[in-house]
Amino acid sequence: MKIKFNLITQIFIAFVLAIILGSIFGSSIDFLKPFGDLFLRLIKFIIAPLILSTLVVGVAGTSDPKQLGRMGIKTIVYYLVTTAIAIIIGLAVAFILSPGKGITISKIGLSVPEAATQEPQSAITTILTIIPENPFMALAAGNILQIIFFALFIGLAITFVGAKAQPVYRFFEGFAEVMYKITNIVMKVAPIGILGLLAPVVGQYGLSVLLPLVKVIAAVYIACILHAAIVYSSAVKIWGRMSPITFFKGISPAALVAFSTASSAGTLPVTIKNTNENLGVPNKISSFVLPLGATINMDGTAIYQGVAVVFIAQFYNLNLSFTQLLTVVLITVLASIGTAGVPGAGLIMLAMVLTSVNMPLEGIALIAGIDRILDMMRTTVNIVGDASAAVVVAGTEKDRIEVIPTE
Ligand code: DAS
Repeated sequence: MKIKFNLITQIFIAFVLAIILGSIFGSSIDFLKPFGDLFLRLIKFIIAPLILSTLVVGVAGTSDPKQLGRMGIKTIVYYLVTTAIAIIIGLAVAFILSPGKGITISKIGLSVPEAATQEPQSAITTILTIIPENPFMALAAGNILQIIFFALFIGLAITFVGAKAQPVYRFFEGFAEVMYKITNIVMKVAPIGILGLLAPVVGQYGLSVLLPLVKVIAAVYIACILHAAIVYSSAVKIWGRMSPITFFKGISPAALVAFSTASSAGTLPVTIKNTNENLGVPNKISSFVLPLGATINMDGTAIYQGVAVVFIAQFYNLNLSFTQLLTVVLITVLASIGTAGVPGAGLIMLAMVLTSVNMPLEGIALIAGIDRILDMMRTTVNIVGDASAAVVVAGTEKDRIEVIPTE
């Protein structure tokens, strides 16, 4: 009897298998790594052409510029509000769990990783650099915000030119279909890719590294689950007119890819596929909301900032005043706009947040050792938050198509 598992089941089996194999074989499971790198390269290779083609079609397909404006405002407001709520939940859970209290830790890996010393972009710089000096360079460099800008203008110009631009519209329409097909083919590799990405990470981080910092991990994971369970469930229920169960089930393949890759940008093709096929969001909304979210919406990362700041303050016995806490909330919301959706981005942002409240940067070294474990969960919440925004915008635009999830 040939058992045919659908993709969600295959990915879930790979996920569980990775944890088991990683725990049993430790770092000798590293031989699986090339499969993970192969999968990561495959999904990165489709990001730029996929966003460009789907967004041009999405924008040109929305003949009503007023609706475009409404969608844009709803998306930005939703992103800013949910990120602010996320950081508050992160701070609250951290104060309750007090992960930094009373631990003496042989500082794990004191050398602060290279990434953490780069200053992230400020929100103003990020907004200015959205305009590409050379759109083809933006495509080549995979600069998502610049590709979004480029696609928005092409889509709008197609609408304004009208009939003469139809051949251009048709080209991008066909191009988008081709990119969807390529994404489907790449997704067939997802199960083995997740195995290759996750098993070596589990193998590397044996319990020995994790135990001293288990309260930090618990605080981030609990706050992330709380945020998703409370904020996203209510948002998709109230404004997306969708049952939270359908929502979380529909976005689960992308969530597992995000957990394994720790990269929102890398997960984007899967987030788009799941949101279109399983959550009934039309392409004209998902092709705008999701690429934007992958770069500027990072609720999971915001939660991590809250927990990390409290942990470091407690570890060094420093008090956090109310003003400092407010500063952390504001800086985190702004910094999340300027932080790219790639592995370790949250650690870079942490440097900015700690500096803003005069906390010792050495604190980063305390948790840099487990950053990958924290990054996996925060990236998962980042992309689930993006998908919830797409459902909310589609619901309030009365554009959401009721679908029975395909798989
Ligand atoms: N890994 C980042 C992302 O892809 C999140 C982070 O580092 O905080 O969203």
